[in-house]
Amino acid sequence: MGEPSGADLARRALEVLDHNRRGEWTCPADGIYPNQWLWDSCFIAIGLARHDPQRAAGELRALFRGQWANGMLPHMIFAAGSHDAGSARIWRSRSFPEAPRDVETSCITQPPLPAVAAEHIANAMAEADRRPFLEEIVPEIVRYHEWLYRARDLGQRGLVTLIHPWECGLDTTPPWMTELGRMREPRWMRAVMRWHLAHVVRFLRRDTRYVPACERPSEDDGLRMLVLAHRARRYGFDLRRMPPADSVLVEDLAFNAILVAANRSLVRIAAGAGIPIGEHLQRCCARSAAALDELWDESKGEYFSRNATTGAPLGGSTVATFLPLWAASSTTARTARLVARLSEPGWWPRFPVPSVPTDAPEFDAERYWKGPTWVNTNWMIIEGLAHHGEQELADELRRRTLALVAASGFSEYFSPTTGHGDGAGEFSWTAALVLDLATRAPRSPE
Ligand code: 2M8
Repeated sequence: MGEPSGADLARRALEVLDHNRRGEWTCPADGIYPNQWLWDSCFIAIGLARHDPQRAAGELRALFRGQWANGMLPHMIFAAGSHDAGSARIWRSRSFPEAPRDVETSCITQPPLPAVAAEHIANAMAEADRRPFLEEIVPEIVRYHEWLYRARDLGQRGLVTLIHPWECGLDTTPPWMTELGRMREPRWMRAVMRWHLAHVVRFLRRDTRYVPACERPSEDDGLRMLVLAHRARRYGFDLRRMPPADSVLVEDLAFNAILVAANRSLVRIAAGAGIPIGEHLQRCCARSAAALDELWDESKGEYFSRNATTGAPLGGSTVATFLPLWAASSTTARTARLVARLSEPGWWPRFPVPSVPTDAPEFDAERYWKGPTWVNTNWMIIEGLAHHGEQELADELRRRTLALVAASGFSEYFSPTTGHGDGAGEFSWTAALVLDLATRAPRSPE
């Protein structure tokens, strides 16, 4: 595979982002994803920062329209007049006094990337614009990180607990789905499954109107995720009130690794702008960086999420194992072992890096987070590799990612074995991160 023309790819990426633009913010894809999503907008802002830092700043600002009075940043902000009314009904955010009045949002969060996006935007901005931007955005990000520690790290152990797989972003990742399979199911759901009526649900789904069912969550997984959201609603989506027996509570690897990387960005941008983040948050940041190590399994040479109630690791290899590369502040035997794992055949097929290794029993080449290669996880792995001075491998993955998109289009995800583009077409974070990767010179480590 040769190097695709960076300028041409960047131009096409911008066309996708313009097509999905909805005023101040950008939806992930026309049709299937009409609303604003938290980590999508962060990836979008990172890419846009390369091209138009002011537009990137607007994307991030639009995300904070949804911030709750308690600091929570919701994973979705519904577009006004959205046809996705079913989804808004799950949440009914306005019934919570802390939720914003002028927009409807979900009531759970998503990987905390705003600080990372803000750092990319600030670095790209003209000197005169940087300070006012940071003075506005840093306090909002601080409030969000404080909420994460206050509301989701009840034991002050340094690891944030998630209450729903939609919060981890890798929605149907096998470890979470196995955990959901153990959940006590309502009687009606057992009946649906026993009588194989799940196909009926297909007629009620919006997503399969846009994407073939074989590339989306299975009916069982989809149903369980809905049941869990309704159940969490009973407890006000409040971890303090959620009984472990009726909940699925996970110290999620991807989320916590991203949080550590984001904390580092937050500390840097706050210091650069002379904004104190407070001793308490500083202590939380230090604790998180150390606690991430608890998710490492020395015998398997991998990181795993953990059941927050029992402390048991959630088995099954996933791409999340590489995200601590981005989080780790120093290169250790452990990080070297992770880098070496990337060359194993299951992790390095023709179109790396798959969301589940191709030799794992759960691997499903075209189904959502159960196997396909995603550009956002590749981007974070590239950042992680560069961070540890693994420049050659970082450049190789960057080159392969760009070649994949050049050949298959700006799809949501790709088969790691055939390179076929799956899921939504013209997907915003694929476009934005390609814009970033195509524009940057192969990087030197931080
Ligand atoms: C997917 O998740 C949403 C629910 O939040 C969905 O399936 O409708 C995930 O890939 C998630 O990570 C992403 O943010 C979202 C929008 O792209 O889609």
